[in-house]
Amino acid sequence: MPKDENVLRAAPWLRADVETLMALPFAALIFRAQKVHREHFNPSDVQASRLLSIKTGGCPEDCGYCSQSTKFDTGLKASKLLDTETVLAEAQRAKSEGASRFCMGAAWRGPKDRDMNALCDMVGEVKALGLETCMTLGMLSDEQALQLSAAGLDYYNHNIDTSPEYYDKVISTRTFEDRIATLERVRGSGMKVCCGGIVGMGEEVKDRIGFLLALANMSPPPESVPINSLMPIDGTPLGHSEPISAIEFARLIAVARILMPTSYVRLSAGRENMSDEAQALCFLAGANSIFVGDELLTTNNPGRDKDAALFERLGVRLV
Ligand code: SAM
Ligand code: DTB
Ligand code: SF4
Repeated sequence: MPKDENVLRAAPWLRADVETLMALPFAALIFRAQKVHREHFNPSDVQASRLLSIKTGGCPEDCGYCSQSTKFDTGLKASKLLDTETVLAEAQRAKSEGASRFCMGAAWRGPKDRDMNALCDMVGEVKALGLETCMTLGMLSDEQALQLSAAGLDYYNHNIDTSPEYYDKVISTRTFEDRIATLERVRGSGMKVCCGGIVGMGEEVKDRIGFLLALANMSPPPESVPINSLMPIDGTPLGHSEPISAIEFARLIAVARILMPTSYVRLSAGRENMSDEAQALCFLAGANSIFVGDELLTTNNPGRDKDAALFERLGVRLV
C-alpha cells in the first residue's frame, strides 16, 4: 500500500499527516490534490481579485518582508488614506477588467476609530458595484470587526504569515497570538476569513508544514488562503532571501489544497517572478484564485495582456 494511504482525510490534521503529504512523490501528491480539487471546484475556473493600496507606507510595524514599514529604508513614499471617490473609480476599473473581488489594503498596525466611517462607506460603495469586498487593515478591535461586517464587508484578510515557531524571526511588533485574536474577532463578526502567509523568507520545510497545519486546523479553516511567494524588497531584512523553487512552491499549494478542500487557495504575490510553467504547475496543484492587474500593493504583478495569453494557453477561465 502506498504510504499516503495512511494519511487522515479530515481535520484536525496531525503534523505527521502533513509531513507525509509533503514528502510524497511529486506525481502522487499532485494526483491527490487534483482529486480533492475536482470534488469541490471546476478545475478550469480561477477566481480573480484586484488589490488596491488605500493607504500606502508609513507603517509602524516591522514585518521583515515589507516595503511599507518605517523601520526600513525602502525608498517608498508614504501617502494618506485615499478618498472614497478614488477608491470607487479603481473598483469600477477592476470590475471592467474582469475582477470579481476588490481587496483594499492599508499600511496600518490597525485602523483608528476615526477612519471607520470612511472605510465603511468604501465597503458600501464598492459592494453596490456588484463586487465582493475584502479589506486588510491590520489588527481589529471587536467593535471595528462588527462595524465592517455591518457595512457588508465580505472578507477580511489577516495573515499568520508563517509557522508559530518561525514567526518571531520575521516580526517583533505584534505576536502570532495577536494575529489569532484578530482572526477570531473577524470570524465572530460573521465575515469570511482570508488568511495565509509568505514562503521564501528563509524558513525551513518544517516551518512550511507548521504554517499549513496552523491554517488547516482553524475551525473552520479560512475560506480564502493566500500563499505569497516573497517579493524581495531592497532595504528590508528579507530583501535577499533565497527564493523557493517552483516545484517546492507547487508542493505547498498541493498540500494546502488537500488540507483545506473547500477553501480558495490563492496563488498570491510572486507571480511576477514565476514562469508560465511554474504558474501552470500551481494551477495543477489546486490553486484557484489570483490577483489580477499590473500592481499588487507596492510591487508589480503580471498585467492583463500577459495573463490573458497564459490563460488562453491553459484554457483557464477567470471567474
Ligand atoms: N498592514 C496590514 C497587515 O499587515 O495586517 C495589511 C497589509 S499587508 C501588506 C498584507 C500581507 O501582505 C502581509 O501579511 C503579507 O503576508 C503580504 N506581503 C506584504 N509584503 C509582501 C512581500 N514583499 N512579498 C509577499 N507578500 C507580502
Ligand atoms: C496577501 O496575502 N497578499 C496580498 C494581500 N494579502 C493584501 C498583498 C501582497 C503584497 C505584496 C507586496 C506588495 O505589493 O507590497
Ligand atoms: Fe505594516 Fe502590514 Fe507591512 Fe507589516 S505587512 S509593515 S503591518 S503594512
